[in-house]
Amino acid sequence: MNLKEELKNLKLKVSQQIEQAKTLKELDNIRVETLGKKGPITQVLHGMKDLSVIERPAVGAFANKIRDTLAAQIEKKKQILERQALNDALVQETLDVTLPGKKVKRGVRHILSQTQEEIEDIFLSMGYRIVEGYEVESDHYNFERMNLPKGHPARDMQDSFYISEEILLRTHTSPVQARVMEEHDFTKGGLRMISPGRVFRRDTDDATHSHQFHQIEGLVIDKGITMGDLKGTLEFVIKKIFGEERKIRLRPSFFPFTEPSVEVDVSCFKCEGKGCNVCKYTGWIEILGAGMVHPKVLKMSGIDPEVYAGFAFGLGQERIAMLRFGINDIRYFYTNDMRFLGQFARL
Ligand code: 2U9
Repeated sequence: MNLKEELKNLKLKVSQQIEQAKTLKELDNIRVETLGKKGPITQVLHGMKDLSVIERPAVGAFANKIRDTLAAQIEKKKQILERQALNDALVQETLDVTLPGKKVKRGVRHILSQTQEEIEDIFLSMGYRIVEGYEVESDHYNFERMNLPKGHPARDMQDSFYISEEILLRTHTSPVQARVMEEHDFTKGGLRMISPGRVFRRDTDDATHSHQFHQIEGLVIDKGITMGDLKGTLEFVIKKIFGEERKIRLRPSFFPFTEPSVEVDVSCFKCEGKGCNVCKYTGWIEILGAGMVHPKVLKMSGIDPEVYAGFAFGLGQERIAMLRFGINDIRYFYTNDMRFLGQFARL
C-alpha cells in the first residue's frame, strides 16, 4: 500500500473514532494519538525523505490536508461535547425551588437574661448606669464596707464560699456599688447605678433557695435624696414590671447597710388584693428590700453623710421571674431543660 492510501485509511478510521467519542477526555486521547509527535501523520511526514523528489510535494500536501481536516473535525466535536457536558450539568444541578425549606431551630434567651434586660432597660430610661463587678470578692468589699464587721450576727444570713480567709464568692452585688462609690466624682453630679449579677450563698438548695442566684441592686446618692425618692422610684419600676394598676406598700425592716430599712410589697397581680394562693391570702407580695444608705456606709466610701444622702435596694431576679410566670421551683432556672427554657420565647 502506498503512503497516500495509508493516509486515506487512517483518515477514515480516525474520523470514525472522532464521531464515536463520548467524552472530552476520549477525544483528547484521539487528538494526541493521531496528530501528536509520535502519531501516524507525523510518521508519514518523516518517512517522506525516502520518496522521490517528484512524489514528495504531493504526498506532503496530502498529509497536511488530512491533518488539518482531522484537526478541524476534532475541534468541532470538542465544541459539541462541551455543550453536551454543560447541558448535562445544568440538568443534574437543577434546583427544585418548590421543595419546602428546612426549618431553622431558633434559640430563646434564658428567662433570667430576659428578666435582667427588661429591668435594665427601665433603669437606663431613668439615666442609671449599669455596672457589673467581680464574682470573686474580698471580705472587705463584700462585708466590711457594707457595715457587716467580722462577728456581726447578720453575717450568718449570708454565709459565703471562702477561697481564703479574705477572699470569697460575693453574697450580694453590693461590693460593686462600694467600688463605684469610692471612685465617683461627686463634683460632677450624683450617682445613679444598678448592678445586676450572680451571687452565692452557703444555703441548702430547695424549691425557693439556691446556693447561687441573681440579684439586681440599685444605688442613688446625691444631695437631698429622701425616702420619697426611694418610694417614687420603686413604685415607677414595680408598675413597669407588674402593671400600672399595682400599688406598693413599705414595711419597716432591718439591713445593716441601710437605715431606715424597708421591705417593699406589691399588690397581688393575680387576685388584685382579694386574697389568693399567690399572695397567701394577704393581698400583698414581698418583692424587694430597700432603705436609706447607712451613714457609716457612706463614710467608709469617703462620702460626707452631712452633705450627701442616698437610697439603695436589692431584688432577686429569680423571685421576680417566678412570680410573673408562676414558676414553682427555682431549680428549673439552672437545669437547662429545653421544655422549660423554650416556653419563654418572646412573641
Ligand atoms: C450600698 C448600700 C446599700 C442594697 C440593699 C436590700 C436592701 C435587700 C435583698 C433582696 C432580695 C437581697 O436578693 S435578695 O435576697 N436585698 O433587701 N439590698 S438594701 O443596699 C445597699 C447596697 C449598696 C453601697
